[in-house]
Amino acid sequence: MNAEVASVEERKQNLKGMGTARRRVEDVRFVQGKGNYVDDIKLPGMLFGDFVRSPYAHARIKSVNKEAALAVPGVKAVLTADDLKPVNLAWMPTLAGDVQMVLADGKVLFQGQEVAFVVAEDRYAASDAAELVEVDYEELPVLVDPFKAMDPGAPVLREDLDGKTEGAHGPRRHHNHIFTWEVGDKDATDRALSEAEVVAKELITYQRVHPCPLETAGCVASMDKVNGQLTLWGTFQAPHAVRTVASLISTIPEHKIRVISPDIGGGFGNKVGVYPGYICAVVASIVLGVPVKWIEDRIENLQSTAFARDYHMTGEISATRDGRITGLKCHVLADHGGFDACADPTKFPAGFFNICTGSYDIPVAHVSVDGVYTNKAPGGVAYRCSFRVTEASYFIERMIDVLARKLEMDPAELRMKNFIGKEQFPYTSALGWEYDSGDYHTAMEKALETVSYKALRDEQKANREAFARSETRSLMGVGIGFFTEIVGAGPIKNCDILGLGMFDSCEIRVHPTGSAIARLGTISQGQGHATTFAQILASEIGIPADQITVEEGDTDTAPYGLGTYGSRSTPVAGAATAMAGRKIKAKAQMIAAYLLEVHDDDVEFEVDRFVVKGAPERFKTMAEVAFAAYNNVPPGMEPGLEAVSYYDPPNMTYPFGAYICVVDIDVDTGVTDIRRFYALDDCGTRINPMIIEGQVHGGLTEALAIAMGQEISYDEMGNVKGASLMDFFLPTAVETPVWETDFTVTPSPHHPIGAKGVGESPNVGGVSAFSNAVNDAFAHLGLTHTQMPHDHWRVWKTAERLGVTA
Ligand code: PCD
Repeated sequence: MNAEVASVEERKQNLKGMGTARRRVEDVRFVQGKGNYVDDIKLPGMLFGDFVRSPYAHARIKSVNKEAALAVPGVKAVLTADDLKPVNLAWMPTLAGDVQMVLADGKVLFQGQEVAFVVAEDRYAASDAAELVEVDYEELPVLVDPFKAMDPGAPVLREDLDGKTEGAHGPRRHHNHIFTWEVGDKDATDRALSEAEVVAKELITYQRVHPCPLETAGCVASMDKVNGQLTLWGTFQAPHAVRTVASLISTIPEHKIRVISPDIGGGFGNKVGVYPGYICAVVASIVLGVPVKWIEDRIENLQSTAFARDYHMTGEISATRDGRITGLKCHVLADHGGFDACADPTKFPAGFFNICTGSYDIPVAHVSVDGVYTNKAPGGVAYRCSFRVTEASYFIERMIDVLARKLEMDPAELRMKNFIGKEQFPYTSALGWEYDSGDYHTAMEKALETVSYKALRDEQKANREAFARSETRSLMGVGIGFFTEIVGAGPIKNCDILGLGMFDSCEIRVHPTGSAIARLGTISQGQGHATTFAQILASEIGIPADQITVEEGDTDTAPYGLGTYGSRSTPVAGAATAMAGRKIKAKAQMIAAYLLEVHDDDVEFEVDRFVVKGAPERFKTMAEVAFAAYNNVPPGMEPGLEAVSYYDPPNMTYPFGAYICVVDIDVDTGVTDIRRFYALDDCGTRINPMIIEGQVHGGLTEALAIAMGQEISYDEMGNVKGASLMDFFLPTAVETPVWETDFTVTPSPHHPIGAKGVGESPNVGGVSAFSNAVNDAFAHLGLTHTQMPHDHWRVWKTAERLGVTA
């Protein structure tokens, strides 16, 4: 059937636009081994770099002897801080306004810190030679406990900051203090707490974890000295920002730098920051005049590239006896490691942690965050979370459960009672955010009904009675995680990174035969942008998604954008895509009207064509208009059909969801069986339901990992424990339960197509649902809170402490 006689419905289907479970176009190459990752890039004469890393967490470096390493066949250079100093690159700026050593300058501050960079003909020679670099260390006292960081006698970590009482985010009170960040009304909150009928208090720790993308971080730097052109391929989540930073610190003009993010095997925040490996590869390529590749191994990735969380949150929440929340207070001790390299928008040193009033109408609140230095790896990235939102969500969702226990109230009922009402949106929270839209009661009711919540609680009651009679050794727990995310950074007025406003962009070119290419400032790392952004355009401009190429990640061709993290692509670049599409449509409408010999206002858009109002048989398809754009445009109009949009969103978007987890815990082994996990997500208008489901599955699996096992911990010497996949929990299909997904749709009122982000939501909501379920299993025995991760050993220890083990 040809397009001329197809029905509106058939033509719509043909577009595979928004709302269609369109198959992922990128998978054709991924499943056939045709992906092109950084390590697939092989250039003539390319060398390989590898690091010498510190075995000590805190030590002075007395000398470095390169001789034996340089004698290894194939070794071309060994770089140390002294080699980087003449080009002013021994230290680099961090995203958080601090500075970080590229290669150890005088001392090391964490185990695994980069000390020297060995460049050789292949990675084996580089690795052999790295072992032969002799470094003379003098051990210094180690600081691993953030609670001791600001003790008067605590070791001085950052000698470079000696005497500095001002940091990037205000005054510093101690030599290991980075900043204090405060928000909210302290006096009113203290008053609410002191006057309250009930107050619950708890120290909630979100342990240090690490994103674990299948592909580790890496790059290939290639300096063409003849043309003065640097090309840098890398696993970058923000290629344009990398180009700007590279230009600023290398003084190579920005137009002479081309940054390319090829296929990326997962980002999860791990690939947002700038790492010493990138700088060393670039310097080595400039010095040696040939391309240099650097690729981390797994242990290096887990040990030294950016960590996440490590938040120690002391909360107080107050309520009336019948369960109306009256105030919330939180102090966070944030362990930032040896350098403050957090990846947050400039004005938010603790990210969007002040979303911690969650989904509840809390009249007053106050948050203060103290960042401190310790002898641990730097970082502070948003591991599947929009800038500390996971921490905030975990905090409030645990606090609500702790309060429910104290009130002897059902946690679902307490939530229902305090949710922000649908009619209160746009809602301004006590900590200053304006939530765009939400319908929490409906989502929660749907969730409770679907899992038969009441029946679950009855069953739990029976289980507890049976347990007391020693008829079972298993305890049942039900955990609720109701979250509100804040994604889509963000309005330029609030959000910038290193002064770069956080807009995003899309540029579209429609070709004469009616197909198109769209280029964006974001970069997919597995999310499926090539599939979904084409769907947005298909619906906007009436060209089938299959005829639209989506390209990202090459700074020479893509319009400037701030990249993909913080679930910002849909809220920001997705909006830019729709807006650019609308510019195309506006021009196309004028061309169509001209071809149809009617006034512009007398045609209307219908799926894939412009139709004369009141004369449905008279129309021009988008394909016809595209052709005309190149040979027959109205007099005075420029030919061609292209548009670009740089979109500065008026607000962020606030996706939300209701998650319920049911667990059965064997108290004698600590083994926790996830019996059921139900996840209802509301991300506004849904572009691709299948991709959304995949995103939710992936995010929940990462939430399971974090809640039930992941931790990067340190012994008192500062040795990293568990930085290999022998210990670091990466769930496989074996450990992963069946995920039940569901949704409601509450569009964003300010986003051109009403869409909110979704990629991070399942991690944000999932962690608290698991943790609440484990805590709930022991609630009747008097437990209010136990720290994550809830691995078998810790769960068993909890059971033992409560006196119920065999
Ligand atoms: N969507 C749809 N609809 C809606 C929304 C959304 O459809 N409404 C879809 C889109 O289009 C895409 C996805 O979904 O495709 C996602 O989105 P979003 O949410 O917007 O986001 P993005 O921006 O794109 O991305 C980001 C995210 C993040 S952030 C993370 S972590 C993760 C997630 O994403 N990562 C990853 N997911 C994923 N997946 C994969 N596969 N891989 C990866 O790596 Mo960060 O901050 O970085 O931490």
